[in-house]
Amino acid sequence: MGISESILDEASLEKLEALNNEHVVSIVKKYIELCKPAKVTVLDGSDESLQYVRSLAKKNGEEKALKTNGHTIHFDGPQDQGRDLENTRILLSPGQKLAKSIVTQDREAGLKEIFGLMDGIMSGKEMLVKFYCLGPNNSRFSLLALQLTDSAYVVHSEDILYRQGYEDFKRLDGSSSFFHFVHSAGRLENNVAADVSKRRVFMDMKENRVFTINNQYAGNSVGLKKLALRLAIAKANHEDWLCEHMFLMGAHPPGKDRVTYFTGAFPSACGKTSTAMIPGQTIIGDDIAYLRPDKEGNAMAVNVEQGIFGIIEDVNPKDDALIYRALTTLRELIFSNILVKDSVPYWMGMGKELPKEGIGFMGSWKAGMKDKAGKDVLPAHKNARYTIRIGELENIDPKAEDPNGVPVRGFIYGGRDSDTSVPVLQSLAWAHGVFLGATIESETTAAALGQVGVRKHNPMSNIEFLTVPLGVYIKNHLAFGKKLKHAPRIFATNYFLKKDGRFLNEKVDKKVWLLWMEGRIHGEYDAIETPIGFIPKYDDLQGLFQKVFSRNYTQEEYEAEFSIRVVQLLEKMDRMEAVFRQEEGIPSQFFSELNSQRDRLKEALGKFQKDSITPSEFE
Ligand code: SPV
Ligand code: MN
Repeated sequence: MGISESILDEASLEKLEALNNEHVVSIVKKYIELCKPAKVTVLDGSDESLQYVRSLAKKNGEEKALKTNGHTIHFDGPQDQGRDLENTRILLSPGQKLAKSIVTQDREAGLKEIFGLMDGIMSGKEMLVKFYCLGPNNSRFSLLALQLTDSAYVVHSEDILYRQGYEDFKRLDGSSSFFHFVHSAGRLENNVAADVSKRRVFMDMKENRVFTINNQYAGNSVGLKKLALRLAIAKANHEDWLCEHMFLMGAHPPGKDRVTYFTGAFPSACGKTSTAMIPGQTIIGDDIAYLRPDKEGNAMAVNVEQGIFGIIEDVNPKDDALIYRALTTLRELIFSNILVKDSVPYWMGMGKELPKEGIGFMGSWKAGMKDKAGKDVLPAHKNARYTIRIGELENIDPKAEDPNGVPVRGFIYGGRDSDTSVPVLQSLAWAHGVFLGATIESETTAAALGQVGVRKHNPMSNIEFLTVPLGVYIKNHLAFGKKLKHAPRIFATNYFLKKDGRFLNEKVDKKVWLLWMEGRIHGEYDAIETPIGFIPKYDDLQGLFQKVFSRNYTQEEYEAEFSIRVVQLLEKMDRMEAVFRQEEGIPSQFFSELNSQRDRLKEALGKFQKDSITPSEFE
């Protein structure tokens, strides 16, 4: 097949040939020639191939074994601890446009630059060739992905996070309908990517391929995660289904024999995984979902992944009991960028005291250490994470692998907002719900490089991944609901309201909000109509807090949380008007939702003459 047999052994050649796919062969050949690895190994997803990668990651120093069997630690470089938005660029042909917030680059110039940087980038290293399936195997939802990388950590992560796809590639029957990803960590120093200034993540939408080099942090390096998300968003929006930055879970109201499926979009580090893992419920996925209508008019959804790459900070027995148990028991698990002492992992907020020294993401760490700016060096990075399989969790939903997906009855949009929205509300209708999702605002977090705590609009928590114009994306959402006979109810949550610098809610309170939403879908709770949507009644929440936590939820708490902050909300409407007017092709229905909400808020302000209106005043 024209690939030099000196770098590809017989077993690897056989595995390639068995696919009967000239597109796969020509891609592998092309990047062998360009990246010039010393050796190439083709992996077919067998147990033996999984073991090969686990061992390789340890052998080449990308991972180290920890005390508990199956647990390893991987470190990314100090400057490679989050997604690099600045250097993640969508290569566009002349005349194409995207949302204002997306960094783009001329396609031809971009390809020239990246191919220049990739020339010989794998010298002396081993290229791994791997096949995956995004979504359940044998499903109409799923997409296939070919991964080439010189990082065993990347393949090891993908083996935990994604379904194997070698057999699915065989069924492609020679077709070119798959994504491909070429990654190189580049030059390594102390096992971390050294050429950070040459870090590039270039997305070539035209060829459904991504090149990502000189990085290791999974959000940059793991093709199947946020790189495939970006490619799939373009595909979905051209084909009229939804590809969303959403968890997928089943809600189980106590004492009732039913399950109600929800998807939820939250910006990174805003409580998404912990919502998908609320005790007593079942999880399907925590990050990315594909949604399509079925013949009966249900919104069906699948989890694109089979694992969790979750934030570890504050995972402790009280706030995240299920994850804490998973992280402290025997299983295959990769920790990244936490603190290690005597081969034992530690992280911030784990509910026990940390050692005074150890190895962290900056190297050797000691309590009291300061950085150049005189600030304390943290023992673990705020975006430190763990990688585990969902299938091993005790709360896995029985339909997690169903190729038909599950019927979604509720969408939840969450932001990080300290002073504007209420903890939970239901939209007035589908289009109003799309408007609520599109106008999510969130304070930036450590999941992406850059300043944290800056308030930004983040439509459907997808702003960083939008590979179609914002107008096209919103139009597609509006149209999706119209196609459905059983359109999901749309809710908005905010776990981060503060008063005098302190959070108004406990982290675990989200269970009550979820059960209220679940009950609303089944017509079990009445609600109060306000200018921004339907909010819960005090008695219902009081009953739920009592039932779930045996806690007395007071009228004062309720009023502090659920009063409608009219002035702040009106300011938000102005901010939204300004950002959305800058974008091209935003559907007029979006602006009519905005104007109607603003009118309702103004009317309330005129009627009650105060900045913040208590729920009972709307009753
Ligand atoms: C996120 O930041 O939204 C994540 C982790 O899920 S990653 O995108 O991989 O950085
Ligand atoms: Mn995510």
